[in-house]
Amino acid sequence: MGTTDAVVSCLLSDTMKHSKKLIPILMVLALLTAACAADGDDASVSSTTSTPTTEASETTEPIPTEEPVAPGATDNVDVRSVSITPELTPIADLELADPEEVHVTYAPEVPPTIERSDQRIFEVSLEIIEGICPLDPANDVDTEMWGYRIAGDSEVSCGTPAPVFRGRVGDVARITVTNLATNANPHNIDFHAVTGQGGGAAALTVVPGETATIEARLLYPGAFMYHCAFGDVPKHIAYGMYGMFIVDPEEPLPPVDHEWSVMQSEFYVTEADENGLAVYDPDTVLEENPRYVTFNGRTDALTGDNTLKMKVGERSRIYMVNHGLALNSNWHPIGSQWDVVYPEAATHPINDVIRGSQSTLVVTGGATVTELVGYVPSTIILVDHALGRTFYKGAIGLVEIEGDEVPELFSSTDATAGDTEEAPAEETTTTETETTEAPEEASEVSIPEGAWDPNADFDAFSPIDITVEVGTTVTWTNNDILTHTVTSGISDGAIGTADGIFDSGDLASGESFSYTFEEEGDFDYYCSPHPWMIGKVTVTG
Ligand SMILES: [Cu+2]
Repeated sequence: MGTTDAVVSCLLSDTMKHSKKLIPILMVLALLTAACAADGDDASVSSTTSTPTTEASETTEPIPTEEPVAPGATDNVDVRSVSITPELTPIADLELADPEEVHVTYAPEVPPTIERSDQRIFEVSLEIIEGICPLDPANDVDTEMWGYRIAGDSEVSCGTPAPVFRGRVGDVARITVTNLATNANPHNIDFHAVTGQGGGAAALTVVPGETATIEARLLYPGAFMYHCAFGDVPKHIAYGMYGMFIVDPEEPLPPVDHEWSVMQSEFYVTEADENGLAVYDPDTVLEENPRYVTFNGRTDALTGDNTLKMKVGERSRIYMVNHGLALNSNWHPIGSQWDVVYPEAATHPINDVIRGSQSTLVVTGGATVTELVGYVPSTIILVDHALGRTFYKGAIGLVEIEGDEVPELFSSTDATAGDTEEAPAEETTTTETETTEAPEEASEVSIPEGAWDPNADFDAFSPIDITVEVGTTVTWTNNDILTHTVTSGISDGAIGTADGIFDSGDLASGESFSYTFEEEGDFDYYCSPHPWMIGKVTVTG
């Protein structure tokens, strides 16, 4: 190995094979050669138990040497100079965590808060899996994904996103990774929560059929990314090799009604072929132009049946990691605010939180913790407010808040076209249970579930074009989860221009709107909040 190879091996993984394009960047890292040389050669790809991080120091004396800061005791303390790592119990004195304690789940679930007050050793085992997985189910698009599952969980065939870990600061995590023999590639894991060579990547590098283990002390609370850091690292992350590690502070965060995990990431793939398979496209990695941006690894992970649910009056906490590769996230709840933000997911109590934020920045390789209060019944839309990523690339999540209306906070009246006169007699907004005057003549148009999705491959009004005779009453029913309108006029797909002939106003899920056509002609219409939803009624004599 050359000098730069040795440095990279030391920094990330002793078996990584990098591309020549990386070399100029890595020259900078050569400065670190000396620091790495001391311990860079003894990592092994065979089954390995790494050196616990505390043994890297010359002593097993607890660190830090400075007085730890008690939660809330930060007045008159220079926060820039005190240690915020916990006083560590020596490993020899640590007990194993109770086997009932849960340390790993799948997103959007998170393991329960670690409530105990002592440090423990806990164990988590993962398996690496490779295979074809759904990416954009609404359009029948699949791609090859690599990822991780809880060891032995053979029902899970797609490992993106990887499981959500949870421990308590000061704990020792004993993490075992097995690369299934049926896989084709070497892999490993770099845990951002781990203090040690490459976040554990060197020691955890495994070729198919191998298993390796590390023990690592959790020094800082927060929510941390973990990801494969083998070889062409961007490629392994882009294939879906990422997960989240929540480390609870010594004093747990205040209890909430729900905790969820959301992971933003990018898929750099070609357009799907005729079989619906999109394949990795490294050119778009260099251009930083992903075809898909997703929450939890696919376009529908937090919509439809996967919509998150809470009630009016409840509080939810979302641990959010942005895995990138390239795009910083502008994390925003449409229809609400972040009541609490723990910036950068740095949940140590010495840090200040932000209260009442509309959007918070989440850098790639970083995270945040945000809290949402259920004030009024509504569907909150979780987005990256660089909204092209939501509307055209898949980054969307829904939080349905159920409960009674709270008019002190929000109320509305139906929109009327043109001026404030009452709606024409033949125009009525009804609930689904009511029927129209002349059902034998009525034509039915459905707004199907998922109609809000500009990428959906079905018509947002179904049927999209109808022909009826003069005098026919047409009824539109909203079967989608979001509110839509039936607004007459022309839309170019981005901007609609109402002509005032008919307008349903807001049609909540389950509501219907009817209009009787008394004149011949072509009547275009669209949905006002979603102007890519376009339909047409042709009325004949
Ligand atoms: Cu990998």
